Amino acid sequence: KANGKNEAAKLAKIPAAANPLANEPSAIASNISYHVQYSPHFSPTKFEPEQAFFATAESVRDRLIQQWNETYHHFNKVDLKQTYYLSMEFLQGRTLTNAIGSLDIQNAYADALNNLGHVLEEIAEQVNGFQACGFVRHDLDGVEHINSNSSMEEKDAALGNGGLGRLASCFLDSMATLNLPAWGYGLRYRYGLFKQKITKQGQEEVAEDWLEKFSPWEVVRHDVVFPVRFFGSVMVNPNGTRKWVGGEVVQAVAYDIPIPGYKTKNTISLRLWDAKASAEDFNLFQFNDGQYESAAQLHSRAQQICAVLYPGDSTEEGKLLRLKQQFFLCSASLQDMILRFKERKSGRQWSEFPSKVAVQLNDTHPTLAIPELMRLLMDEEGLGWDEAWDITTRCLALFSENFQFTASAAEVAFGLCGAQLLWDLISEKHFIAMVRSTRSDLESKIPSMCILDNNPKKPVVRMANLCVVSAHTVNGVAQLHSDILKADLFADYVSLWPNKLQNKTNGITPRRWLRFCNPELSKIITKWLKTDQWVTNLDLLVGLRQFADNTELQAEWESAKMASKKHLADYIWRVTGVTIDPNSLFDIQVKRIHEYKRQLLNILGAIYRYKKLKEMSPQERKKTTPRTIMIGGKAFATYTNAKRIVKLVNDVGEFVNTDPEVNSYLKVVFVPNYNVSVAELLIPGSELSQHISTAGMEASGTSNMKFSLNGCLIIGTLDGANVEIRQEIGEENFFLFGAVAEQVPKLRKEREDGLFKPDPRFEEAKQFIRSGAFGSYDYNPLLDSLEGNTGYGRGDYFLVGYDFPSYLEAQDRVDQAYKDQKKWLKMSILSTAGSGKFSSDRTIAQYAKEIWNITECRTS
Ligand code: T68
Repeated sequence: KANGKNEAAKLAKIPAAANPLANEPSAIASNISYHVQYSPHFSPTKFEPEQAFFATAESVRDRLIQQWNETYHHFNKVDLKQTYYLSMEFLQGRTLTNAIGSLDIQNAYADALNNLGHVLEEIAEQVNGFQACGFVRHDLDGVEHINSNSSMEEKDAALGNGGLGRLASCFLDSMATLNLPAWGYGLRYRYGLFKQKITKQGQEEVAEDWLEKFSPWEVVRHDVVFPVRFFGSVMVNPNGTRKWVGGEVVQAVAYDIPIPGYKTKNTISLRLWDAKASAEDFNLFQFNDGQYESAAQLHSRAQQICAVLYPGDSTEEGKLLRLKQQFFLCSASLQDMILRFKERKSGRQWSEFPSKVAVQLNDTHPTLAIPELMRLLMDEEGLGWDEAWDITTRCLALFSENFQFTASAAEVAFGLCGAQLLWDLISEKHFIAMVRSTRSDLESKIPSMCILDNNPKKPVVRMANLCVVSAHTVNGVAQLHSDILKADLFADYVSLWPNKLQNKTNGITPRRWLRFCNPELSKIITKWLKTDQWVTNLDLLVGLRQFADNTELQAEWESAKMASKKHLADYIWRVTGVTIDPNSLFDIQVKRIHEYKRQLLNILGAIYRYKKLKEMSPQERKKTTPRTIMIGGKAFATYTNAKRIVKLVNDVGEFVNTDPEVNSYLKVVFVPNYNVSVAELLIPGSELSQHISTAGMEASGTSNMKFSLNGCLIIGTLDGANVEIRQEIGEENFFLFGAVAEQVPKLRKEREDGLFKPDPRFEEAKQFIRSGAFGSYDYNPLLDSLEGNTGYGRGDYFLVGYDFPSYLEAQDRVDQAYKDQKKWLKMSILSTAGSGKFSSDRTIAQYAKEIWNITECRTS
């Protein structure tokens, strides 16, 4: 245990190591002690856990930088084609455990820290990880239980919102592990999304200060700076060349975060751009005249760009700021790629560009990369339209979730980039000419396939069309989702470009989501498979199938699960004050709060369960399966119904958990501030998880894969990747319910036409909320969305009422199955055994081969 001041004095006596980057405990200890003394972030006398964490992180970073330099030196020398992955979000989580594990220096670091009076797990994850959510606990009486160590935890790099951002981070991990020449590009948001605080009023958003002290993982590159212009106008020179002038220019400064591959030397980069105004933009005259705010106006405008992820967009200003962010990312990243292309070999032909550069857009948010690459090639590099278009379309690919871009956002884009300019760059006369000359049978489809709609007064870019027309490949992220895209949104394009629309089912990294977050289970898997190769070849998990009935394995499996459940119960108590029983069934639903994800279905089911328990005699209750239902996730700050759902879950929890008749059979807990670190605690301790979206609405889902990989059973609909998970692990190991995607339009229509007869159980649960059982909060608007013509214009658009009876029946099957623990354990083992397909290594290998056309570039 660390004991403070005296330790720092001792550090000075540790002899300097001959090679401070050697991976022996003595060299590591010397390196750590060097950072305590000479990386002066703190007063020099202390060596408490906080200082130990930062010095340890810096010493790990030294090792990463060494590998990083070697990797890029090698990439430059070999000059293979590289992938550039552009995403508005990266949900990295914490780095220390992942980096030490990837470098395979866990034991040496543990020993080194021990010698210095610290414990690796404690400084990496905090005592039992209870600080993960970043908040101290409040008693119901309002008393704060402040933990004196609250500032010393490693903060999550929370530069994301949900699945899309976490997918980007899993992909980086796999790209590094597979030794692929690749870069991630994103923005360095000062405050990320937000920290979720739960109060009596429900969710409160607080700025997420992930850079409060500083991040030991980022390296600023003062030499990598690019100008990005907004607004202004286009000047056409007499010779026909154009120049974009005026407006405001902001500098994009690179901050790099190293991404180590697992047990390989390759370490790649996540390059995050920060926005900065230049010194000339500071008006010294105004400042000396006492006009301090206007003197620094351009600086403050620059700072807005990377202040937060997804600023509210209900105002025109908000929409504009979001577009500025997107353009800023695209422009800076493309300038960087072009410079690298030119620097690697002077005087090369532009026609080589697509054989050196693959750009992958994470959903449509970075769509402005299309016109911006055109502009850079034409106006800055002097290429003609045809050549620029050929290069652009051969470089770009994207995958689609749901096309979120609204027409109004696209109109703002015109203003942002100089109207005429954008219009010219994506000129579609070429597209129309191409369709007419090659496929005259598609003439009647041209109006719906065009990029611009034909309203001459109000030019609108159809972003989805722009993407499909410009990218060489567009893919969905699970088979069902890709099939729906082809049959629906992009149907017209399928016959024109049969191979352009593909499927690449998502995946997750087995390093973070099993090997590091669940070391107990990992050990068991390695023991039974007699190899740890599964960490990089997840298909090997199938070898567990033959032991699914083995009582010895089952006993080990059960005890690992119980240890994780106890750990989780401890965490829940610390952050919520609710005691949960590790012998109850741990049932978890964690994801962004959204009506289509149907947390409301879950909580209505919990209310119904409560009511039935109340009606039972004590003897009958004893025969039921005790449950702990945990729900967590952030509601977007302006999404009112989602915030009502958060409040309802909390109110139901307070009501149920304090009812002595029922609370040993049912607990309902809202897990605050769900983030990557909290997920790393919840998933190992889960037994049942809910993936219950309205069929056809969840593009893939990736937490379903994480839960299944950790031996957690799924209750779910036939939606997104659930379909494939069920195929892989076996139908009998999946609790299926609900309408299927093809039924949904018809069911909505019936609902609209008043033909739907709600189940009395559904009515009973809603009625209980209406009765005011959960306090004075007005839940009527939320309940109305399940009934009348509110919300999306049609009652119960997400079909909670229709699916409610089959959901309850599936839950009954869960309760029965859990009573037979031997059977349950077998199903749990089979879930893990069937999860091999869902490694992001498999997904990334497919992207590399089938879309990017890149190959391994291993640093030896
Ligand atoms: C998620 N999308 C999908 N979007 O919902 C999920 N979008 O099914 C899928 O598994 C995951 O992506 C990875 O492919 C998102 O997370 C957003 O967060 C988002 C945010 C703003 C605007 C649009």
